[in-house]
Amino acid sequence: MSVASRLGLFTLALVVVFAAAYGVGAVAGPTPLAEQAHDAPAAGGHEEAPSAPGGLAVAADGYALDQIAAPATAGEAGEYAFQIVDAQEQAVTGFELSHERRLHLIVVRRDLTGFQHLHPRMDAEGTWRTPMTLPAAGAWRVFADFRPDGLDRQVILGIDVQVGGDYAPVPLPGPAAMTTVDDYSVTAEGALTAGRTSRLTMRLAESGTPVTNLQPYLGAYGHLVALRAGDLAYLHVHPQESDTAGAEIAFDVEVPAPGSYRLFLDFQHDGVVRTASLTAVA
Ligand SMILES: [Cu+2]
Repeated sequence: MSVASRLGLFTLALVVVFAAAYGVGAVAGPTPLAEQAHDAPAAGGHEEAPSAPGGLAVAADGYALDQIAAPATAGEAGEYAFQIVDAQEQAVTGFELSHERRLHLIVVRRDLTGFQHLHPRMDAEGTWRTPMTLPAAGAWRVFADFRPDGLDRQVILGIDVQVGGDYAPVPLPGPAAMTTVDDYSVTAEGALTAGRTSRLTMRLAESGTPVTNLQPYLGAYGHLVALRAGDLAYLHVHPQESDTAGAEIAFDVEVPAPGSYRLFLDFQHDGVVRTASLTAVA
């Protein structure tokens, strides 16, 4: 739903609530009227709930992802090229730095396998390009995560890329507090709670020995992407400053609703960036 139509519905809901409150007040006196009119927006979660997830639309907030080229053959080295265009269909060229980059490109197959985190380069005309290989057939989701100059928030647009061939979807792994990548184990502490911001703390060990010298990656000790299973909604995640530098990574994750979420953690150790993934349920 667009912001405009969402606001429209919200206004409509308020009108209905005020009308209903007036009717009640006429019978029961002024107190219920005031309470109902005041409580209605909060009961709908308008003020306390996290902001809506991004990535569900190819156009949002006055910007659109205009895809120019995408890999079409599984396993073949290709290129992904696109522009971010404004409401006048002009390519946007001014972007703010966010996590040390002007644009983050996240790629994952719709069964939440094959995660990639890429940083395309933009030319003077506003065309972004990056080498890309999609290793297997299926529908892949590409997310562009960016902040145009002058905007006070990130915009996340999503688009599908179809790769032909035999598609063998992988079932979502069950929820787990621990996962591994190469010789590393990653343990997540904290629970996702629907309707609010949840703190998650990740601790790493290499071959059983706790890692205490993580290296900064994209301006933090880790970069977390959280996608909702079912629709691949892209959640807002904020890395937290850590008191124990390089030993753990904490994030605040805005969880809009109950469901299963796939978490992808990029971290850097000994000069290598790795991605660990696990499923969490809110
Ligand atoms: Cu990035």
